[in-house]
Amino acid sequence: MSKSVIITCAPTGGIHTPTMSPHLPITPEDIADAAIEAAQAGAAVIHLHARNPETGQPDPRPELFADFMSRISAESDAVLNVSTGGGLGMSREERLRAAVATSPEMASLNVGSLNFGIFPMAEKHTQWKHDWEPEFLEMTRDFIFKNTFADLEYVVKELAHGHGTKFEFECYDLGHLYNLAWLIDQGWLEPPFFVQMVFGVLGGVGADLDNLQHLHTIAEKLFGDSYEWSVLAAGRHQMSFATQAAMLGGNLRVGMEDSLYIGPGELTPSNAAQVTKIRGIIESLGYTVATPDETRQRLALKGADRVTF
Ligand code: KMH
Ligand code: ZN
Repeated sequence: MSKSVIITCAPTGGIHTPTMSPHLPITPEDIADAAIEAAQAGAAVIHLHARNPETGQPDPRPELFADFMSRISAESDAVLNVSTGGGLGMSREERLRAAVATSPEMASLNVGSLNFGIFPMAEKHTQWKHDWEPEFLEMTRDFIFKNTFADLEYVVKELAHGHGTKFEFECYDLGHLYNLAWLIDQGWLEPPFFVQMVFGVLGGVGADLDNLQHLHTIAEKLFGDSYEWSVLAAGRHQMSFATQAAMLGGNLRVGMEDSLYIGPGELTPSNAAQVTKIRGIIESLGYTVATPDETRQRLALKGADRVTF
């Protein structure tokens, strides 16, 4: 029997802006509702970012995270995963504040620096809800998403050693798998390692199935039995790459952080709609969906009783 599939849902992120979709969760209440519905639809892990409730800008304030995290955990047993990617342009300290304050079961860790170009998204719009949106997108034409070896060491020591938090290792290119192998070689991390392969970011590896096959092959060689892997693809490749990951024995991530659409040209009305869609696809192919508790066991998480929000 094949393993069940861990569905992660990333309900809002720090990439898309309010003008792009009226359904993008913004306030702590919106984010909590979106996460709870996604968990009810079958997401075992919720990957979280916060936004300024008035402007929708990515916001590092721990009190915003604590607000929606306590609401979500009151209504669901999903694993909560706090982003340390934050919003493009935040400092390393800002990016870590929420995870340090909430001591979550999981946090993201971006395992390499890269160009992270979201400026092409500005071409679709001429009118904006907020002035910051076009400036933020355009800024990424000359932006490096910095995740140096020193940054990786800092995050691992703060969160893994300080809080027992396990990581969603975000790998945007082949070299990032080797950066992770280096990190593991330092002896700072305990298996199993949860590798999130990211396709289709401008600056990272493209959404081509040959790339997925190759990254998977190399990850198998580097991490063998000591890892679980998952796939997310940005934009229109989201569902096809998620399906392919399940078919190759992996896990998957959906959510409005990665795509605002549910089908060609059709904005998704919610995060739960994306979870429901991918769940239907993979169940119809004969796979089952992992519960939060199965996920905790497979990823050796510390447990929802050892968090501080
Ligand atoms: N927006 C994704 C491509 C993070 O939060 O650490 C990357 C991401 C980064 O999820
Ligand atoms: Zn994220």
